[in-house]
Amino acid sequence: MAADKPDDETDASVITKTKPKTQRPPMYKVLLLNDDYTPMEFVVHVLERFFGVSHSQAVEIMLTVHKKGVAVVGVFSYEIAETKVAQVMDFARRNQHPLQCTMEKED
Ligand code: TYC
Repeated sequence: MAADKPDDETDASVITKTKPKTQRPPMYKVLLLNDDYTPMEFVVHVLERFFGVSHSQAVEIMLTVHKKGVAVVGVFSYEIAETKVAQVMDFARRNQHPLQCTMEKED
């Protein structure tokens, strides 16, 4: 018996912990897609310029996309992801490369 405890501490409904539902904004993955025409050096430059990665990280990501077809280059809030995609697509178009960049909501 828990005669020494007040009712509200022995009641199961009080003891049961409810998971706190912290509201976080959804995050978006920015994906880079492979194609047969965009030069590797251009993709490396894009990664350095718009995603702030080092040259060796950029080469690594570019090669992952080249071999696997797609890679996540970063995870951002909706607005930042949208801006990155627009910057990459605009820069690729202005340089007449078919490079594709998209975003996808994180699960
Ligand atoms: N496949 C391209 C080539 O062989 C290189 C490339 C890599 C293109 C990554 C796009 O997102 C890309 N020149």
